[in-house]
Amino acid sequence: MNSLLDALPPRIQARLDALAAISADANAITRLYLTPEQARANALVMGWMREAGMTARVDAAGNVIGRIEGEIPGAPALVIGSHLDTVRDAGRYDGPLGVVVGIACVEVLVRERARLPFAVEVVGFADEEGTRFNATLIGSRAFAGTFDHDKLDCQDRDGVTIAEALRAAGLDPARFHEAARSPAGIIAYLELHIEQGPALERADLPVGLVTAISGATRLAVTVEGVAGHAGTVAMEGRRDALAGAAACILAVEARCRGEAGLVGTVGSLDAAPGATNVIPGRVGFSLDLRAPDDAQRQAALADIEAAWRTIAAMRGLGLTWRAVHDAPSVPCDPVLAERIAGAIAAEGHPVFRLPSGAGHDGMAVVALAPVAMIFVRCRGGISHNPAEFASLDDIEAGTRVLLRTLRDLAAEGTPGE
Ligand code: HGY
Ligand code: MN
Ligand code: MN
Repeated sequence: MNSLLDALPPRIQARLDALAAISADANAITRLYLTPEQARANALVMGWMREAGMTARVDAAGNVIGRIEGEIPGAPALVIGSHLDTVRDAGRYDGPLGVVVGIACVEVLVRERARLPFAVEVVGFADEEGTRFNATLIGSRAFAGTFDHDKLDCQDRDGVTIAEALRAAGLDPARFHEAARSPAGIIAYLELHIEQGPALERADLPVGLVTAISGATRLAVTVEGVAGHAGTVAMEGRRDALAGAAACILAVEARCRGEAGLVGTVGSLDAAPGATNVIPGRVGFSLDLRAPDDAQRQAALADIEAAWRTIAAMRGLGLTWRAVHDAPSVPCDPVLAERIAGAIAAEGHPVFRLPSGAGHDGMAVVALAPVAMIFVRCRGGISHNPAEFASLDDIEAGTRVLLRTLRDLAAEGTPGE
């Protein structure tokens, strides 16, 4: 069996590279929800799932799901996986690593005819990033049955709604709810993911055990000023929406700096009318605010909003915002975490526990079942960037930890029973 395990890392890398080549942009990795690229990625992944001995399907929300039965057909499933969508100009590991490694682990279990008291499913969630429709965790929320169907009207940059995109992808928005799984059918969810931060590299460790997934608030903010001629309107009395937005953005940075674990980011901004010689009359920008502790995040949000109101009043601007995402921090299940800790130690590594500053599908799947995560070191902690990199040795270490965890859970019977 070792020969199969030894062959896994290069096959995993080849599959990550094959997925990275499926992109809307010839010079970058960009694979968004319900796009032709996503359909091609799903088809490729389903082929790998079937090669590994799984049945494979795409659910009503566009998630790709592979399954092997345990000794009792139809038994509840232990779910492993991650997401197949990406941010724009992404790295090749964020998301796909967890899906490809999950398939590899199932292939080993099938080859060794492991006796499984539960089914095992590998899921490639269709939208974790929220890049296209600014509504994150769509795939895993559909899977968990917690997606707000009113959000099917969310539009992308071109005004296409999720419902329209579902139809264009051959899916029926009226059946979107059919993606929802029953808690009775899911035992637990395990996700392997790159850390997307520097902690494991600083500790010089290949793998880590996630303690919790940080909560996050995302806002869509609109600043209303008065457009005007750049050459004739005096500086005094201008109602410059972009200058006002800049003051708001610096207020976010000032509030979040210096407080451990608290991070605030303005990642996108649109200024209208967007002409050099016109004072911007209207600006839209995003806020992404996170902290390991929900009270900490809420306190920061309240302070930021108070600062924005003061800025708007001083500058005579209109300022409105709406929450497009608000998710509490999710603790990883202690029982599952201890199983992973045992696997990490058995594989010869110190057990390094750390929170996840990044969001993950487990924040949605926790509505169905306990969740736990394994982190793999990534170079420089870089992610959401084409320079994202995880070494084959570290990928192998993570794969062996996940496989050992699955074997240990199988050996002890259905977790939590
Ligand atoms: O934004 C996040 O934390 C994740 O990468 N979607
Ligand atoms: Mn990401
Ligand atoms: Mn991710």
